[in-house]
Amino acid sequence: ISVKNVHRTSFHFQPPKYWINDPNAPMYYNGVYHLFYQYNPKGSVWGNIVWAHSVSKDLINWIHLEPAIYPSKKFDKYGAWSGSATILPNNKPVILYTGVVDSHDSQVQNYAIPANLSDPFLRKWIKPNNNPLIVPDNSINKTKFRDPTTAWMGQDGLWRIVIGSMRKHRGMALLYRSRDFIKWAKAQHPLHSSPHTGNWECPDFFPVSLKNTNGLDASYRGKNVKHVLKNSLDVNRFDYYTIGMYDTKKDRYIPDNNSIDGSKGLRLDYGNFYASKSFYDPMKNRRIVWGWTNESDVLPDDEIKKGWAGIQAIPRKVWLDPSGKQLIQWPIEELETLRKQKIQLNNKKLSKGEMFEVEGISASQADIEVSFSFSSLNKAEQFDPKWADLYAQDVCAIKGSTIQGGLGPFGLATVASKNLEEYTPVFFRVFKAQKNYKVLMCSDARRSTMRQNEAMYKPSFAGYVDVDLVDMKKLSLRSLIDNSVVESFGAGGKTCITSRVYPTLAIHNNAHLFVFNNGSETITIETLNAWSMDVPKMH
Ligand code: DQQ
Repeated sequence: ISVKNVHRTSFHFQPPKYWINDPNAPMYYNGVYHLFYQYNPKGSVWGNIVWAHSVSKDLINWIHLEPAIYPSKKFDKYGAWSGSATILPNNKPVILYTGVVDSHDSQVQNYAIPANLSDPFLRKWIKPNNNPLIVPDNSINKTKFRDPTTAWMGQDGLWRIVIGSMRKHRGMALLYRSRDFIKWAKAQHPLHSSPHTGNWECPDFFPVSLKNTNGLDASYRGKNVKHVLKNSLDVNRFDYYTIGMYDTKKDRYIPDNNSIDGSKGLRLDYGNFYASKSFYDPMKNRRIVWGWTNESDVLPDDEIKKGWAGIQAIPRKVWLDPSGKQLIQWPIEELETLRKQKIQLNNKKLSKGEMFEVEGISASQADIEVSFSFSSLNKAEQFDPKWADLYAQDVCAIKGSTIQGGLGPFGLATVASKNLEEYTPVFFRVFKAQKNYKVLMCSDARRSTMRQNEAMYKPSFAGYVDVDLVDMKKLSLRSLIDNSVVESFGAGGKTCITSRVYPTLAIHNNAHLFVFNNGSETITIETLNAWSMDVPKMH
C-alpha cells in the first residue's frame, strides 16, 4: 500500500486528490444533490481556493465535475471563499459567496447563477458583472466579513442573509435585507452577536420543528418552531450552536436561557468537524448538515506525501430533540445502502475487565450499532467538583478508558492493532454528581498511533450526553469507521464525536474491533449489529 492510500477513506466524501475544506452551498435541485467545497486544485495544503463541484442522486455516490467558481474577476481575484445556495421562486438557484479582493484578505459578497438551467448537473456558473453585491461599510472589519448564509424571506417579502463578522472580539452575524436579491442593505442590528467569542465563520441559521423530525425550509414561517444559530469559532475551530427564538418583528435572534454562546456552549460535534453547513432537502423533507473533517497529522509534509488532505463528514439528518434543548444528528439513511457483511450479537454480558473481539467484518471500514444496558447506577464514580469548569475533553484525558471505573468505562476499541499497541476507544463513563448523573462520552485518540511525532494531534475528544439513565438504564453507540476516521453518535445522535486517526499497524485487514468494559458494574450488550462497508462510486 502506498503512503498515499494507507489512510485514505473509502466511503467519506473526497475528491481524487489535493486539499479540501469547507462544504459550500449544499442543495437539492431537480433530482440532483449538489455539493460545492473549498478546494486547492494545485496541491494538498490550503491555497488557490476554488469552488469544486460534485453531484449525486443519493448523497453517497458522487460525480466530480469541473470547478463551478474560481477567482477571475476584480471582485474575487484573490479568492472564492465560502458561501451558500438559495433556491429562488420559479426554481432558480443562486449562490452567494465571499470574494477576496486584495492581498490583505479584504472581503466582499458576490453571487453566481447557473449558465444553463436545463443542464441537469448545472456545470457552468456565471458571475454577473454587477458583482460585488455587498461591500463592507466603515463599521465593518473588511478582513472579517464572510461566509453568507442561505437566504430566507420574511413576511414583508424581503430576503435576509447573515454574514459572519467580528468587532472588538464580539462575534456577530450581520444581517442584510433585499427585495430583489441584488440590492442589499445592512440592518441596524446584527441578527445576533456575543462578546469574547472571536470571529464567527460560516454562520448557519435555520428553523427546526418542535413537533417532529422533519426539516423546514429556511423561509418557513409557522408555529411550533424554534431556530438554530450555528457559528464556526475561529479561536478554537469548533462548530457551536444555540437554540432560541427568532423575533421576526425586531429581526433578532434570542438564544434560550439555557443555550449559551461561545466555547462553553453546545457543539455539533465534539471532535474534528468545522465550517459545517446545512440545507433543506425537499425530496425527503429533512434538513441535512455537512461538515469538514480536517487532517490531524498536522505537518504540511504529511499532506504533501499523501497528496490529499481533508474529507467531508458523512452527511447527517439534523432535527430538534423533543426536550427542545439540543439538536439530534444521525447519518443519512442512504448510508445504509453500503452495508454488506453483517454480524450480530445479542444479550452478551461483559463483566469487569472483560474485552472481546468483534470478528467477521472489516474493522477498518465498518458501521457498528450497539446498545448497552446495566441494572443499576449505584457504582457510578463520584464526579469531582473540580471538573465542573473543565471541558469534557479534559475529564476524558484524566480518566481515559483504562483506569478502572464503576459504571464504565465501556464501549468500543476501534481501529485497534491485534495486541492493542494502537486503538481509539469510543466509550462512556457515568459519574454521580451532586444533583444528577453525568454521562461522559469519549473518542480518545491518544493511543491511536505508534507514530512518534511531537506534532501529531491526538486529542481525547469528549462531550457529555444529556440522557436520563434513572428511567432507562441503557446507552447506545453508533460508530462509522473508515480507515483514518471514526465518527461516533452517542444516545441516538445526542452527542457526536469525530476523530481522525493514523495507525501504523491497524491498517486495512490488520485493523481490529473490540468491545470492552473496564468498570466494576457488569454491562450487557443487548444488541450489537456491525457491517462491513462497501465503497461508493466517486469519480
Ligand atoms: N474557510 C473559508 C472561509 C471560511 C473558512 C476559506 C472556514 O470563507 O471563513 O477557505 O474554514
